[in-house]
Amino acid sequence: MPVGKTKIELIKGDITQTNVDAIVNAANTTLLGGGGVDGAIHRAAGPKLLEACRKLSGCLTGQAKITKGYNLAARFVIHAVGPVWRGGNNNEKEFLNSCYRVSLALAKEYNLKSIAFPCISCGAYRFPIELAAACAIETVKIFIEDNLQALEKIVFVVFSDRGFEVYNNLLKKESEEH
Ligand code: AR6
Repeated sequence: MPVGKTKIELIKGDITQTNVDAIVNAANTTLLGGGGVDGAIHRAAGPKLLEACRKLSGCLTGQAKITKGYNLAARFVIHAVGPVWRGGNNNEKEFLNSCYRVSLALAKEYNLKSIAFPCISCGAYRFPIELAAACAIETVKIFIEDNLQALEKIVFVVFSDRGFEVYNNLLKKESEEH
């Protein structure tokens, strides 16, 4: 789905294999690695990524910090810290929106042309995928409309058939409305 000159793509697969300027990591506040997509990114990037992360002194929920990508095809990793889902009345949506907004702002600041996002908070942090996908797509759309020249390609990388279906339906609905 194109918005302005920015293309939005949906891929089912492993984000570490995505060929973009930056991949976003679903990290935790320590930025010192973990399971899920975080573990996969650290394994694929190699030990220098952890060394770089140690120098960042952690990161607040809803914020993001950038490092190089080391052994990854992506030149950069943007480490975003999503919220843990606690029922929905603890500003979970705002924190998740903020992850996308801050990551996109970092990509713009570093003059990057393409970025790939996993489903931040949808694994260990238990954020419902339908709500998370709606947050992700809405925040990305607002960013693109406000920054028409910034990015050429934004990729959502989902890991499951279910995730793919949810994003695909929402993106289809979006493009039908425009
Ligand atoms: N490529 C793309 N998506 C993936 C991959 C991959 N290689 N591996 C998993 N996913 P999670 P969270 C999907 O748990 O919920 C970590 O331990 C997965 O199916 O990785 O934000 C961190 O250190 C799910 O849809 O992240 C934190 O402590 C999505 O990525 C905590 O988990 C996110 O699942 C963060 O939890």
